[in-house]
Amino acid sequence: MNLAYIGLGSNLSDPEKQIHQAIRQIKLFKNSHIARISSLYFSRPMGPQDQPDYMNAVLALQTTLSPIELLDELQAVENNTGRIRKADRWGARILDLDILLYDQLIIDSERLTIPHYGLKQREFVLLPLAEITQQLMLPDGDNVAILAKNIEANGLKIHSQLN
Ligand code: ROI
Repeated sequence: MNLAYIGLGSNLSDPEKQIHQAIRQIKLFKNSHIARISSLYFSRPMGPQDQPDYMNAVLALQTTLSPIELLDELQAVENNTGRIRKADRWGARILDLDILLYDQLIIDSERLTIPHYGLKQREFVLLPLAEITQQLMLPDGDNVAILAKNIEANGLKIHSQLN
């Protein structure tokens, strides 16, 4: 079994509902089991400010799917929920599912960058990740709990519990 961490984000079409629906679909992935789910967080948009606020969460998935197989499954969920993949990578989105980490792998390919390139700069990733892990280290040796402790919260707050 491998352990992957997945970031979930939405700021359109009832974000709370989108995140719940995504989790319901991830629960159905073959050869996989959701080990932990963070709280659901309310977060301010990073990037252009003329877009709605976000809901974000992080989950830990035990899986034997390879990174690319997992990416395919996550993109299928994004597409099921009506995500339109746009050139505008900083714009509003119905549902965004990112592989944040996959064990201690480092992958830099056309389709996949793991660890996720924005991980260390994003409070809406680091704080939920720290919530569900104890002593998680990134492949470069950085400690997630310490990164989370030192990042500006930027209004991030727990909205509700997920499961
Ligand atoms: N901002 C927040 N708060 N949450 C996100 O999930 C998110 N996703 C994005 C950009 C546009 C960078 N901003 C975000 O892709």
